[in-house]
Amino acid sequence: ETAATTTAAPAADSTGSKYLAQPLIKDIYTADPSAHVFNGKIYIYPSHDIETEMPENDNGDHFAMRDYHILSMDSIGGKVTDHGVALDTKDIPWAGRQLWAPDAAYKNGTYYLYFPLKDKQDVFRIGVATSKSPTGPFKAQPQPMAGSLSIDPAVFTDTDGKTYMYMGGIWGGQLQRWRTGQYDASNPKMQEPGPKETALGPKMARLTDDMLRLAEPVKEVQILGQDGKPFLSGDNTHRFFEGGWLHKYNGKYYFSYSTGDTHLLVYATGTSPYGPFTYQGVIMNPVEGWTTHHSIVEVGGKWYIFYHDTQLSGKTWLRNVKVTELKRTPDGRIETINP
Ligand code: FUB
Repeated sequence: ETAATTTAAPAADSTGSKYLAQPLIKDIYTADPSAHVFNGKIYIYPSHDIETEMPENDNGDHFAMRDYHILSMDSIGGKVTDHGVALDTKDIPWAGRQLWAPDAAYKNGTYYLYFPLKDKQDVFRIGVATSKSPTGPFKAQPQPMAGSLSIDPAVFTDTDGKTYMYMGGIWGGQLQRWRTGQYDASNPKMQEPGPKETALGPKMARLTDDMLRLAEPVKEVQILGQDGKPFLSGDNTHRFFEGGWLHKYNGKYYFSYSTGDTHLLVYATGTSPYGPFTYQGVIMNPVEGWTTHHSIVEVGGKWYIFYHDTQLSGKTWLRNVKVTELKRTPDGRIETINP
């Protein structure tokens, strides 16, 4: 752990909710927050956004992040600590460029940080790094996880102890280049399937007991409409784009994701971590900024959504993480948030 800095929480109002939907820290830019409760404390694993000379384009070259800082809080609304650099590209042996949205997990005394990064051939892979502390420093494995691809790993441990990783994102996330099962660099930058073809889905696999490898070949996650049919690629208010997250509530699996170019966070439910998942509705309407990315976590019996927008900078590649309460109807439906 390098220099930790703390930020006081905004004072709560009489409803105790003033801290909600405010940037959690203001001295660095952060995005893509994956939140977890480890040993009763809240840890947030975000991307660390930086200013860049790279052009703004649909491949996301302007998201040129180089390291991770982990944040922690004792409670929602409590003071936020930035634990300094936890992992740097220069310490990852296979690194090319762009450290995008990470996630973390804990098992048997070790913390695991899962991260998307382009390798030296400019192909996104998922790497894993380990630490004895939830805030790092993390030591990266010498190679990316074999069989991993694309971006935005989200790791879910079920009540039976089995752990699964979801991954994928189209356009800059390169999922469209894996349509044959092999990486196809010749696929034009962002070519999705045609609008009447089935949309590309995220990928997933169970992890091995040591949490370092995929235990099986990646499978595509099926996301179905209420009519039981997979979404078409042209249906861009429903089809998967990036930023998947899995949580379990009352025995049901909720897979949520960003629709990308329509800027929604939406969710689908199923009865197995493997899916299929059936579309249910919008979790969050568009935020300020192009990207929208979230995590959902239970803290002290209440559910929260961590997300980002561009309130502090007004620039789509310089984002700030936030948290707000996630509310459900008695039958488990998620109420839409207008951020
Ligand atoms: O932060 C870089 C990328 O932007 C993430 O990987 C995506 O989910 C989007 O938020």
